[in-house]
This record gives sequence, structure tokens and C-alpha cells, in this order.
Amino acid sequence: MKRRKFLKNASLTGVGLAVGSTLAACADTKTDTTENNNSEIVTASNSTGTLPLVIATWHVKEATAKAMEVLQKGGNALDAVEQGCMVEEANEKGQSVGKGGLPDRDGNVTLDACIMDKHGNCGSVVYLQNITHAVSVARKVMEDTPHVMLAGEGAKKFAISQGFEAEDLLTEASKEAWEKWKVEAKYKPIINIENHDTIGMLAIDKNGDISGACTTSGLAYKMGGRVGDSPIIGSGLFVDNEIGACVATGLGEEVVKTVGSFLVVELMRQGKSPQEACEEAISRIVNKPNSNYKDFQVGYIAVNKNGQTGSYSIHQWFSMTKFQDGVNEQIQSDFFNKENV
Ligand code: SD4
Repeated sequence: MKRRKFLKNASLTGVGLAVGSTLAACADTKTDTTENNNSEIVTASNSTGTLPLVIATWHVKEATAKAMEVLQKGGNALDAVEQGCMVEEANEKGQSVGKGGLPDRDGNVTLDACIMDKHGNCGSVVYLQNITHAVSVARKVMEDTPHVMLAGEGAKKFAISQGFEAEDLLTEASKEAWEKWKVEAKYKPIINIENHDTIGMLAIDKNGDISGACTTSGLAYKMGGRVGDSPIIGSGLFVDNEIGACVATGLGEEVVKTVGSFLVVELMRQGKSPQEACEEAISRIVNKPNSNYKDFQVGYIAVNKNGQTGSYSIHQWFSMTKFQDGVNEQIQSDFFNKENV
């Protein structure tokens, strides 16, 4: 079923679902016949692979290819995740990241991003406007300030002082979509209307060191000032070089409430595989009393120190892109809600 059709059929109260899939642990690699933007979707082995390795949320093969190029040339995981995410930030067709991102309800494109390195250093920007490469500004916050997080006007001023150029991020296509939305202006943030979304990327370089990054324009038509999980260390992203890393996508409010990425890494510390840890983190959300999980999506991808990976989401159609052993592939994620599937 086409993703858009699925969304339509999902009888959601105006909220599009981000859908995901995870690796079925230890399943063999095989072609799945499900459609997805002409790309092959596979379920893949969860076995340990060689380093280096890159994984990212959604269908972002160009971004993972860029990251792998950096790693193959001997670059470190931090450079790889930054440069990989930059590919999607610059891609105007992606309406959930960087330039071309869908605006908030007032027509402003506001970006959230963060980055974390092997030492546990981190940097983040929230509610950043007019700067395409939010992930690079986050890295500058990490490396060139005594702070972890800069917001709004301060973040923008800092970026400009570092040589970033201010530009209009609202493209014609996103403006048009916003104009259409305004006709009804239902205040239901839309998650994931494209076959890619917030990009979260994790990499292990040839030295076995892990870094991660996450960048997004957040929920389309969100309230002005809204910040999601993506720039919140421990929620949208967490890296522990001893254990592994995790990054989230979907309805940020639900990720923040369970400090999702930190949770996944801690579960791996307790001995769970990346797959098991992602599944447990999703179960914490869906098993809350009165959880309305049918109306929203959350997906996690994770990697451990051995190069095992996992991904899991609440609803169908989430995917992970993985580049390892010379293969850059989109992997359909397993998911919790099998009703109507
Ligand atoms: C947010 N987590 O701002 C982001 C949006 C997202 O799939 O990932 N959508 O809540």
C-alpha cells in the first residue's frame, strides 16, 4: 500500500503517522515486496557487521552515502554524521528538515538540531531561523562555546558570528502547502507526510568510536515557539561511546515524556540488544494508561558498540537506512500496531 494511501486510511484525527520498521533481530536479509518510493525495502540481519557503519532514520541513502564517504576517507564519526545530515538539510525537497522545511502555523520555518560525540560532548540549537545547516551550528555550540544549547535569536546571532549565512528557508512549495493548510488551519500537527522526515544519524568509525546527530524543522504547522525532542539530549539523541547510541523520530512530545533515546541506551547497557531496547522504549509509550498512540508515531533506531543495529516504531512504514559492508540499503522497520495491517 502506498504510504499516502496508508495515511489516509488510518482514520487519524488529522494527524499523519510517521511509520517505521525495524530490523527483525537475526532475520535473514530478504527483499520485501512493499512499495516505497521505488526503493527496495529489506528486512535485514541484526548480526554484527564490520566497521565503519552508518544508520539513519528514514530513506536517506544520499545522506548515508555522504557519511560513509567521510568514514572511508578516514574521517571520524562526528564529521560523518554532521556531513550526512547536511545533505538532507540542503535538500529543498525534504519538507521536514532544513531549507524547504514546512513552517509553523505563522509561516516561520524554525529548526531544531543536536549533535553528540564520543566523549559525551554535545551541542544543540532550538528554534533556529534562517540558517540551513542547523546541525553545524549545533556542532559549533558544542565546540566553540561553554554551553550545550542556544535558542532562537541568540542561536541565529551566534551562527552569523561564526560565518553562517542568513537566508529565507521557506520555499515556494512549502509556502504553498502552508497556504493550503491555512484554509482549514486545523491545529493538529502533522507528522511525517513524506517518505522521510527528521533525520537522525548514528555512525561508528573505524576506531569503533560513536557519534550521532539529529536535525529537523519539527512538526509542520506547530505553534510558534514549539520545540520538539530532536534538539533535546537524551530525548531525540543520546550517545554513550561505551555502550551505543539511539536517535528518535516522530511526535517529539511523546519522546520527551519518556526520555526515549537515553532510555534505549540504558537498556542496552543492561544487556538488551539494540532491537530489544527500541522495542522496550516503544512499549513504555504505548502501554501508558490512556495512551492515544493510535494517533501518533514514534520510531527509534539504535546501534551498539558491536555494530549491531535495531529499529522499531509504533506504526508501520518507518524505515532505517543503513550503510555497512559496502551496502547502502533501506530497511523496513518492525512495528507495534499490527491492527489494520
Ligand atoms: C519533532 N521529532 O519535532 C520531531 C519531528 C519528527 O517525524 O521527527 N517527525 O517532534
